Amino acid sequence: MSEPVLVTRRGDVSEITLNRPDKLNAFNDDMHTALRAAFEAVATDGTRAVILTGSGRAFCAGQDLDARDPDGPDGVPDLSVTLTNLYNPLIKRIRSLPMPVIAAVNGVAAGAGANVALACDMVIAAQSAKFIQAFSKIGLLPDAGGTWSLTRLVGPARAMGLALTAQPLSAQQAADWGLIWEAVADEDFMDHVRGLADTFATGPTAAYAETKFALQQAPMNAMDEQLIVEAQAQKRCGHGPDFAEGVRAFHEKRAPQYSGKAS
Ligand code: LHQ
Repeated sequence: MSEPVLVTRRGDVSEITLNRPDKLNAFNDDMHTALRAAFEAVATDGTRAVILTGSGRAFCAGQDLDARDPDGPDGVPDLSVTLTNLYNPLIKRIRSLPMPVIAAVNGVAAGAGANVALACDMVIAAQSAKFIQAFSKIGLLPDAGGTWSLTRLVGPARAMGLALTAQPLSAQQAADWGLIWEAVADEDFMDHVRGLADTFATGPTAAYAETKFALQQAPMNAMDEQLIVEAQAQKRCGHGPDFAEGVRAFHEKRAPQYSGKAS
């Protein structure tokens, strides 16, 4: 049996590939375990940018419905256990990683698959990809952070429409609505994503982490609170080697050589 998650390393970029193509990379427990291990590894192995993508024609079709079948041998499942033990820690792990995580949405992203992508720091989709909040089709509500992400990214009206209708949203429409960063022609897609990841991997990683965490806090904070968050984070960046290098490189009119380190 092939591995449910593949991890490859190119320089300081780790590429994590969901690998159950026959099931459109739907999540079963083994894939959750492998994905969790992959994200734990990149947190400490010197990785400075992560790409999350899918193998075959899909990014991810969400929960493997064969593994959570009310008519299956285990009877009616308690879905809160799946969310609490598997999806919620996954979403939190992605958001707490101290480097940029790019979701490279190569094909359809449905249900929790779409919302795992939206938990990443930047979402880039192939032009042929689609985002589907498929939950209402099977009598559920958006999970894996979907209710939180959708309202913040596209606003309550569009979030509600996507969630209630479960209509597929094209990559271009997703970009036009601000759900994702950009839609890229299929033939250029992975080269484009890898180019961006390579740029991040030579960038000021600690400052990227501060940026990510400050932006995550912004929607919950009043302006006065967020000004304090910024000042504290900027203090840490200001004491780091990459700020010194960035300013030195500016004065010397050369490209900076960032270590990515916080101190
Ligand atoms: C699948 C799946 C799949 C199994 C395609 N499972 N096999 C969290 C907590 C706990 C439980 C509940 O849920 C959640 C969160 C969720 O994610 S709920 C939402 C779950 N996902 C869905 O409802 C999406 C189901 N899939 C689809 O609607 C379609 O497959 C999409 C629109 C993604 C793609 O459509 P097509 O391109 O037409 O492909 P297909 O439907 O023909 O699928 C290809 C194969 O993949 C097929 O198997 P087969 O043996 O017939 O070739 C599907 O059965 C299988 N597959 N999604 N989630």
